[in-house]
Amino acid sequence: MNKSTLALALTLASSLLAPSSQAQTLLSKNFSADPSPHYFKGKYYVYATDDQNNSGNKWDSTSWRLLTSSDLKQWEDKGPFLPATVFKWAAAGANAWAPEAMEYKGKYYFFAPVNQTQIGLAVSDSPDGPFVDALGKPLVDKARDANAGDEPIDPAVFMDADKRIYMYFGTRVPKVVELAPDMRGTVGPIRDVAVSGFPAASKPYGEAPFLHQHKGVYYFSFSTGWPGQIVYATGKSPLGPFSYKGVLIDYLKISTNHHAILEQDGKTLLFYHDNMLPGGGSHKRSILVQEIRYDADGNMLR
Ligand code: FUB
Repeated sequence: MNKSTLALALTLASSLLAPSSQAQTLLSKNFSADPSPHYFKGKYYVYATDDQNNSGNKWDSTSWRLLTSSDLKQWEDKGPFLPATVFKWAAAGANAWAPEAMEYKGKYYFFAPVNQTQIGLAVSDSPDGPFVDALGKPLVDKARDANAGDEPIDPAVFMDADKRIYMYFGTRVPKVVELAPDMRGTVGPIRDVAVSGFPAASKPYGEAPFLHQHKGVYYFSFSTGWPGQIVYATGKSPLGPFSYKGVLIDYLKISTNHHAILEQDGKTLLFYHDNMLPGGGSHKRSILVQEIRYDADGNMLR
């Protein structure tokens, strides 16, 4: 069981984890999934879905989990650090799924999908919390917002060089919406993200969108479903359109695939989940990190 002070590092040889060629580090001996990695105040923070506290049959945990590290090797599992009840408007027992975080103007924002129908926004003066509801209402609401899609989940936030902030989310059809500069809501319509050029062997977009930039190119990566590969596409604008480029993480032996990329200190760090712990499975996942690279043409190499 989780202990808030637990520190753990299990570095795994790449030979145990084909097909990647890089060493991977397991972040915790407790179950967690859907990593949202960040480097805040000289420390790595990974906000996550709390698989340790779900029933084992569904993703029905009602809190989010936090893992931190100073060096990417030794990780502290801080346990369930925020309950979905922080959002008074959320339904009783609302589940807490793949979160996102960002630092903006000295505040820390936490983007939180609840009940597969709404995305809440919480704010704190510290990346460790305590977080409080920033808006008193959902940031995105399937019942309220045009084109929010069937399932507004899996938020991922990207700030462009011009300081405009975009939030990607959604299942089956990827969505993007711009956030207000004062973080009090969204600006403009929710748009579909266009991705073309899928090879015949690939499934289409499924979930878990993520956007990052490398050498002036926008990389849009996501899972192709259940089960799914993590694939990536590139474009010239954060709004797309994007052209399919390749596979970053192949199918796992569990029903979901969900990743995030953090570029820090000249390294590109890939965080993702898999089934790595005894008793694990599709609803009991565990988070790993490994360094990845690009080739001279900008292709991502794992
Ligand atoms: O953890 C619940 C859901 O599983 C996430 O929202 C999806 O991305 C998948 O990983």
